Amino acid sequence: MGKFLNQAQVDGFQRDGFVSNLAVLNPTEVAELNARTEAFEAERPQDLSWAFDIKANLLFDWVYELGRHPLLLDAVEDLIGPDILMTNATFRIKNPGSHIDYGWHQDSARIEVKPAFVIVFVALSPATAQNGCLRVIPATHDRVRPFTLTEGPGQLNRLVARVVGADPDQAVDLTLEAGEIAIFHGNAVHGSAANMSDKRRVAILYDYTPAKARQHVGRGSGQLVRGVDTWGHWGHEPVPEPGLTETNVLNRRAMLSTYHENVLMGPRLPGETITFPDRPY
Ligand SMILES: O=C(O)CCC(=O)C(=O)O
Repeated sequence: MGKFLNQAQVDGFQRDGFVSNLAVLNPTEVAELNARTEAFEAERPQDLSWAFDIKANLLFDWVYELGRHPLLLDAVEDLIGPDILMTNATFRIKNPGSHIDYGWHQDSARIEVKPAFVIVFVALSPATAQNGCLRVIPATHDRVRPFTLTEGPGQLNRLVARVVGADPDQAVDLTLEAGEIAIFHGNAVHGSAANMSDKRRVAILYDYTPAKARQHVGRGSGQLVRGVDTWGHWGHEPVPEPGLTETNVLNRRAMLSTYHENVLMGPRLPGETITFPDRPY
């Protein structure tokens, strides 16, 4: 018996590469997080594309706090152990009719991490087959599969890895209620379809890595959210201050600038200096 997950859930994760429908947030927490999300969307529409993107946990103190939610971290700890780095948080919002879809991919395709990291999909709205819920192909987390690099729709012209020959007939829909989470393995082949409904799909995805893990290339960084880091394999990131401050933006830039290759921004060309679509400070 773990801190949050029962043995069947841990076994299911090891067998299938995911565990789903874990109730973590209460309705008040969900309402508060949606209110914060909507307030930022209303106040700063011109900044959404970059601020709700990579490492939003370095920009917003409330995104950071959600990523440290004790129940969420209990579930993560049951899967990757007690020493945990939070290495990313990204909003994934599909408005009604949004054509954004995510083709079949593995988040670890270009930068492998061993032991593997996990991704937590936090549903701030219901996620349904109609509004483009997460879809996972079970038992694909055993290895990184061959992929091609392609431009990802809705992803700022990044080159994203797409698995060659994934079989969509094997995929399962991870439908969620608002406040539930799903956790999947960094190697799990997953994707999601467009939002064909009249309901918004709101989610934040977080990445968690065991502090003892190593990347096969480059050096990553994260916020130590539980336990200790006696290994020193990863850079340590600061806690954001309240508000979308210049300090937070520059801290995020500084961390991403140290990356050999940004797992979410696609390969850097030889000699290319990484650029950021954030405010020109
Ligand atoms: O939000 C989704 O449905 C999937 C997003 C995803 O797969 C990703 O960001 O890597």
